[in-house]
Amino acid sequence: MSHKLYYFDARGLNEPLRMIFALGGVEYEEIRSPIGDVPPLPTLPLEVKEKCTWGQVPMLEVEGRKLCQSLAMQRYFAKKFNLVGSNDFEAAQIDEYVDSSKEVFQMWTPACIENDPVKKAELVKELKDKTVDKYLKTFDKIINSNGGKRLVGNSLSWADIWLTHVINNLEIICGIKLAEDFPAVKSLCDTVLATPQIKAWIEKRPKSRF
Ligand SMILES: N[C@@H](CCC(=O)N[C@@H](CS)C(=O)NCC(=O)O)C(=O)O
Repeated sequence: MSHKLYYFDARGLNEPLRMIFALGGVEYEEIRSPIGDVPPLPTLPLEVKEKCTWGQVPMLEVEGRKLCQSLAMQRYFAKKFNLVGSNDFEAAQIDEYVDSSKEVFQMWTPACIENDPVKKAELVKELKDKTVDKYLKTFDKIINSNGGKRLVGNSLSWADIWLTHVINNLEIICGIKLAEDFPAVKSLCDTVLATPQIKAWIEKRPKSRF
């Protein structure tokens, strides 16, 4: 297999790439480093860290060449599989919504890794207050003003995939349904999760904590 994908045994920042690979029918070998006891955030085995250009995963090796940084990797394949809109402006809007989704993902890390149930509940409340108005309401508005189905244009983009991953991942890890009060976001996520190749990937993907 010519594609070797290095990450933790986790969905994390890398799951959108796996979904894009599913859509494009890309075959790849996965090297999943164990996450161990979290918190603290996991560290990579030295032999993996030393291979990675920036000392971090995800990293992809393709025929001896390396590509790192989750969004650069995903954008490269999103372009190949027509998930970047139909012109440069749409591609830029898609980048904007990917960045905003990644911001939400990163804001929630403290709640995701907290094991103490009382502290976790406090963090969930605090993060809901910070996320719902600023991001969920805005995403809902953007989808509605674009016809109610997609973030940009009228076909699936990697921004739709990112937003869906963030909402779905928080439901798996923290048991919260962030899209519940946002019908357009909820409907977009349901559509992405029902996309046959993505649905099939989710059904067969390894079960992991994060
Ligand atoms: N900006 C990078 C961040 C990568 C990153 O934070 N990777 C974490 C896992 S999600 C990592 O490799 N942690 C282990 C370490 O730093 O040793 C990206 O988006 O790819």
